[in-house]
Amino acid sequence: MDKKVIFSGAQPSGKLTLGNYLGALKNWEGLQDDYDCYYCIVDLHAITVPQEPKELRKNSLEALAQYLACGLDPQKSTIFIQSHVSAHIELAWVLNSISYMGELGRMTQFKEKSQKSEANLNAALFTYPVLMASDILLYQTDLVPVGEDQKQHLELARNLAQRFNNKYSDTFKVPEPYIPKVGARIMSLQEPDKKMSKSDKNENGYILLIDESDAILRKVKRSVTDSLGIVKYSDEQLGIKNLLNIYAKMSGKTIEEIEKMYEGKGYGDFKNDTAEVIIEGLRPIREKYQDLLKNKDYLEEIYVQGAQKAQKASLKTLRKVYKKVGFIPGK
Ligand code: AQP
Repeated sequence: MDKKVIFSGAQPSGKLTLGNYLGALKNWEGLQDDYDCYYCIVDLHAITVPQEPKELRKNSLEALAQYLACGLDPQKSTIFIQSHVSAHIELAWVLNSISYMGELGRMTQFKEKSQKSEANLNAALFTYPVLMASDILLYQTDLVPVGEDQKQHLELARNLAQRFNNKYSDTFKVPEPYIPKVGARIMSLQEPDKKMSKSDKNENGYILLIDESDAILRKVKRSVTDSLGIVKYSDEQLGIKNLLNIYAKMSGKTIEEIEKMYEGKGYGDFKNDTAEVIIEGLRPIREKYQDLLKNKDYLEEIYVQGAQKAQKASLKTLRKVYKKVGFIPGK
């Protein structure tokens, strides 16, 4: 029987964070044997907020090296850069024609990001969820690993798939959310009520996948906690709760085990040890990443091959779509 298809991606809008790792990449790795996985570096999405071209190029290649360093395997999965597969944009255009202004205006992420900066109120930010729907529907995706923040966008992808199928006849698979067994929403180290984000202006808010040990230790030590002095998993102590989540995910220990270990101790030991499990957990990834970056030819080979595979699969869907909407097939 054919394996089910999974699609997911991360934006090269900065450097990947521990949040991206624990919320996405770490789970993606484990899915590769059981599913037909498409893992994309979504650079087209990244330009919905202003990017420095040189930085974007660098971040995209580095994201690829980090995908590989985290265990994504080009022999098992299709790993590619979104702008290399033009069908993403072509299908997005068709999907735009069946998307309503009203439904796009209701997207929470659009509301949040457009409010952040009026200067950034561009049309791409508005239609971004349609491009995301195109990413997913092009590969006849069965399952999309999504965090809470992306559920609304997946719902739109499902609606658009159904709308198109009803209007023109069955074409798209209607994707389902894939909820990982152990979910993780990693919060900012400086503002633990906000998610850890790679585009945070304050670099003490996030830990990068490729941060050196001393940077990790410094950031964890400086992380915002409280004055209660008890290592407890509680909504009254968001900073400590976040560190406990990170510690547990990185070490494999349960929250209860960790709470017990620090009974009667202050935050100093707890923070040092949390930093230590992060440092040790990320060390092999950073080392592999540094090795991979030395071999740009290899990275190029991976993204070229990935794009070829993705191109082939995506064109199958796009051709069907073009035919159904009434475009004359070209030669
Ligand atoms: N803090 C987080 N905790 C858990 N999961 C997270 N993800 C991102 N941050 C966290 C998950 O990582 C995947 C890729 O996300 P993305 O890079 O496409 O976009 P994002 O969610 O908008 O990530 P950032 O870091 O916040 O980017 P910017 O700052 O550019 O907006 C997704 O599966 C996401 O859920």
